[in-house]
Amino acid sequence: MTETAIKSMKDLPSTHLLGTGTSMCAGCGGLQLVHEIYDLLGGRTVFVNAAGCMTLLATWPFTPFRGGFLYTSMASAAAGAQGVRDALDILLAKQRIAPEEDMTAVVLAGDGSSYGMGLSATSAAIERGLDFIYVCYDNEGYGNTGQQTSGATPHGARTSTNGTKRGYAGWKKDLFAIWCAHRPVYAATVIAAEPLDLARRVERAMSLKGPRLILALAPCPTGWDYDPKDTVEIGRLAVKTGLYPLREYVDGRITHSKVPHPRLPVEEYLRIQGRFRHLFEPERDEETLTEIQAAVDGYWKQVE
Ligand SMILES: Cc1ncc(C[n+]2csc(CCOP(=O)(O)OP(=O)(O)O)c2C)c(N)n1
Ligand code: SF4
Ligand SMILES: [Mg+2]
Repeated sequence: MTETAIKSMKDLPSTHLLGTGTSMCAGCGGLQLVHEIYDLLGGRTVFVNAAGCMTLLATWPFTPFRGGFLYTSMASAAAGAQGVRDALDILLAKQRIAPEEDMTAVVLAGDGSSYGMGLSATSAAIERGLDFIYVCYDNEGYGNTGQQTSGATPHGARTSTNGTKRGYAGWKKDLFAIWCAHRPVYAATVIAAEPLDLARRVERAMSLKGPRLILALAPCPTGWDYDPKDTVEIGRLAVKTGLYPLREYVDGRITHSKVPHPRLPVEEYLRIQGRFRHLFEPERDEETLTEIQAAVDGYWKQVE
């Protein structure tokens, strides 16, 4: 099929489904997440993608998705979703598409975009009550360009721009709380390593209209420096140590879908990742390890 013969995504051969060959890393937690979420969202989805690793999924005019894929700059995904929603609404109003042909505008953006460059456009979109789902795969750094520090980088982690002895001195922003402060229709944190919980959150988001967040920690073997086979284990440990709370915001209330009990020490999560190796060798950085554990304990103390 030539490029000129392709008038819409419907013209693409049915073999163009997710997983048809990309240049992504083995064990990518972000890709695992997209597989799980796409199974739930289905083909009537227009992904609006901010530049990042997931951009590698599409090479124009091909995309592994059955719906649509719109590439935007890092700062503009939420504005792009507004354009997609508006275009669909106009087509519906003019009866150019039937209601059952309507699609969902879904932002697919990394943490560099979601916690930083794209936050202003996202804030404005939530304020306008835009009907969209915002999926952030959070690999805690600017992964596609070599894992530079982002607004999501955790305390003590080594990145390509924080190679100091003690790692990143700052603390990860709480994007879930930032979204909740906007009073969206829905917000949830999920992880691909807990697929049942993820399915419940995504299905709930799909049943609502308005601004909705699905925020997912996305273990990244390349940026976090661990064996790709450990992606699921690392995701589970993030939850079991309490470092990554699975939370849901609906009707102004925050609840936790899993309260890890007993919580494993944070060290069990940290010590298997190269980005935290300097906290253990050549000698233990007791101060940083204590700070990280205290932050987690403090969080759960105000929850329990
Ligand atoms: C304004 C701007 N600055 C820099 C870049 C180069 N760039 C492309 S992808 C990327 C990393 C994006 O990080 P994140 O949003 O966390 O997604 P990830 O790469 O981790 O998937 C950067 C910096 C860009 N596209 N636009
Ligand atoms: S750098 Fe990380 S997020 Fe990007 S494709 Fe590789 S494993 Fe996935
Ligand atoms: Mg990232």
